[in-house]
Amino acid sequence: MLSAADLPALVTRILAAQPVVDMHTHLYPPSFGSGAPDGLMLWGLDELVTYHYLIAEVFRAVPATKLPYAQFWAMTKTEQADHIWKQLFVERTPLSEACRGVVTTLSKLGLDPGVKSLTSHRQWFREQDPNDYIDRVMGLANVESITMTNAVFDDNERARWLAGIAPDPRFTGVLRFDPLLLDWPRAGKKLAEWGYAVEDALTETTVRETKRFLNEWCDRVRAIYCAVSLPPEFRSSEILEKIVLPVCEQRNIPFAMMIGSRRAVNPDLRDAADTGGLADVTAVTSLCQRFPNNRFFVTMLARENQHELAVAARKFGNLMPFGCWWFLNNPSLIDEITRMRIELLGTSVIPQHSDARVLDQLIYKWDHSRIVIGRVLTEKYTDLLAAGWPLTEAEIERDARMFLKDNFLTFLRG
Ligand code: RAT
Ligand code: ZN
Repeated sequence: MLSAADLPALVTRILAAQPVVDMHTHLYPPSFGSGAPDGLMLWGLDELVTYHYLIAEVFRAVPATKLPYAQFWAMTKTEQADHIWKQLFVERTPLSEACRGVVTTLSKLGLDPGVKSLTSHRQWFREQDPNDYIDRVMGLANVESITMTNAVFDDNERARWLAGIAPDPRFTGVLRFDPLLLDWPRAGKKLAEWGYAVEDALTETTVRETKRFLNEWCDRVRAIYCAVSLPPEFRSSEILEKIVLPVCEQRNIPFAMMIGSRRAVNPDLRDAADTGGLADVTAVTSLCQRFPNNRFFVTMLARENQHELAVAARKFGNLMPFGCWWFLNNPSLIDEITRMRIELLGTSVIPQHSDARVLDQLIYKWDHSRIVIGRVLTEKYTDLLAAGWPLTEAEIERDARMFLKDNFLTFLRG
């Protein structure tokens, strides 16, 4: 029988040893291109340091009145990285979560994070082969499978799929189609250009043809689920109810809704331009209620939505809350949200996804999350022991497996 004193080290060890199936990333294998100007596989030092989270932060250190946006965007990626490194890592302490992430990643790769210049590390990265480097990063992060986000309305990505992509066993596909739900005029026009007989109105033909489009692309990317990111105002839509959900039901795959993103509040920041807002959980419960044969992965961006979402999941078995998304992917909030979810939902939740855009980020995102999840679990197990439960190591291993892998895979299968 375990004692409370055993728990911190034991839980840490078990979580570290449990491979992760990362259910939402923006990562790609090298078959999607891995170099400038438009390769989709992002990896290495300059990508790591110019992550859009850090671009937002560098414009706080050096505001656009001092370095105009246009001037920043006109720099090469190397120059941008040097600027960010100097401002956020040399002249200031890298305290933010995104900054600390770079520090953790470099340390775990065996590189000194305390350098004043990135030049020598750049050489190390130049020597890596992208394909082998994926294995190395997945090994260091102990990630067993990476779920992509395959944006079908992205011309660059679409062209690559149409040219043919050989499957990579380390990556799985997810069909992502925000414009279909958020901007039907644009999406419909594209579908028409691509040879689907759609009209502006949601006629029977439009419904049939849009379903054909979704099915063909789900087949092409071997989608394990479909996904969209939605603004705080989102409630539902005809396209969702008449087209998307029926296709997911028929294919027996979940639909993921990431709700609460407000795009381009400061467009000059480009990828870093978005913010979040309070959404309406009753939109989610209404869909879960009215579409019992669909399964929904849901994550929300507002901290204030988290409790209501967890309560909603108590009411609907077809709702799986997942991850601490984007601005919530910070230790204090992961701690609070994970604790609250476990108290309300026990083991039936997916505590985290990485949302990594740059391969190397898997290292820190999972390291930092495992530490916080471990702290929360240690406390919960301590309380359970105190309540009289004869906790075993095998139980902790089973929980770690559910949280980091099996809850996702089981919900996928339905
Ligand atoms: O977390 C992020 O990097 C965001 O920019 C988004 O990609 C968000 O996660 C999304 O999937 O829309
Ligand atoms: Zn994302």
